[in-house]
Amino acid sequence: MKVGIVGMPNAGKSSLFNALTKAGAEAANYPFTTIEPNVAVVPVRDERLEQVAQVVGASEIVPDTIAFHDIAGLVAGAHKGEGLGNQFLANIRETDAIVHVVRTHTDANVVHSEGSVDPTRDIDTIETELVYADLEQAERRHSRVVREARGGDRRAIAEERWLSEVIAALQQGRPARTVPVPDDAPDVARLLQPLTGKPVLFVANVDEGSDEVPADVLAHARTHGARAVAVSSRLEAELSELDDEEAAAMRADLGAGEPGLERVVRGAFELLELLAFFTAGEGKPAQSWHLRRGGTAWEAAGEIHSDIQRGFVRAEVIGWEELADAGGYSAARDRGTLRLEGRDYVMRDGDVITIRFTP
Ligand SMILES: Nc1nc2c(ncn2[C@@H]2O[C@H](COP(=O)(O)OP(=O)(O)OP(=O)(O)O)[C@@H](O)[C@H]2O)c(=O)[nH]1
Ligand SMILES: [Mg+2]
Repeated sequence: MKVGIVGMPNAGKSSLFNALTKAGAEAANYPFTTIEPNVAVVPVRDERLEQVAQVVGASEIVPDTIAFHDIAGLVAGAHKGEGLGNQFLANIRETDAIVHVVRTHTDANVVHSEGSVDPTRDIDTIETELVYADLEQAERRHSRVVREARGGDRRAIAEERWLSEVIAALQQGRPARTVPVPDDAPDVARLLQPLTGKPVLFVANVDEGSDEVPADVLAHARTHGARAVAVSSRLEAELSELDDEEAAAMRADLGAGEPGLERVVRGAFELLELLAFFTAGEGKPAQSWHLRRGGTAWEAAGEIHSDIQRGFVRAEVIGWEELADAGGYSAARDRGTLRLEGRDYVMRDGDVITIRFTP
């Protein structure tokens, strides 16, 4: 899963990114990889996975990850070439979701490019720039598809119609996600990858010691079908320099609750409506994976490996709690809590699955 971080210059994007990077680097057993300097791969910690690993005697724990992409800040007029941000938007077209960092902290030592702290104005600015960036992209694709559509290609005709609607919506300042994807051309959104088609998590970069998303940001998120969490980017970046114990003590001193980064990671997962499932075996790695809610065992197999999906025969499934209760697979089998399921089985959050497949 990939997430792109957007926001105004100085909003606190890189501070958040640095905090995420360090958190990723320090997580036990996770080989931190820097793909690019501006991509942080962050493990998704899950206590259930740790318990599963213990009962089955797994060799190691391999948590699923999220990749965060940090790009330069966007300013008003970015689509006309103002600032640096626009050229980097292409880097986040392939992400699954957007984290929109908005400054709400009032530290006078941090310069604001607009001269004052005004979260809703800043959100509008960024959303406008994303709309313009999509408009440019949609128009470019439209001029290509229109030719194929004239040739009578049915798929192109459906895409052309959809693109026209998307362009009209964007011209009115509405996000691409407000235009439904046609049944006869389900892949149009994947071809365009509109930024305004992605789910959004607002991260309010709050004053240190505050834990609440300011009311105006929360209201904006609610009316736009988005989520919002509060984080102090700078505090998190500073805490990430300390070891776990020191950081926890500091956090308690400051009255800061749950680590802001966990809020961001969980917020991103809730945004995408994913469920977690696990694979684990004795002497083998215990791994966590994610799948959209309502996904089947066959789709779960596809998350693990395309070969496993192709050769899918059946799945042995058990809820993580039942497995922990039984104390292992063979006891669970004796109890009858380990079930055999077919490819259409609808996965549940916390399922532990072993897929039998023909190579
Ligand atoms: N007081 C305070 N300062 C912060 C906070 N987050 C970031 N800053 C400061 O704001 C400045 C800019 O932070 P960055 O994280 O670099 O901002 P950015 O969004 O990456 O900026 P660009 O890359 O220029 O778009 C730095 O001096 C940070 O220390 C915060 O939560 N509180
Ligand atoms: Mg930055």
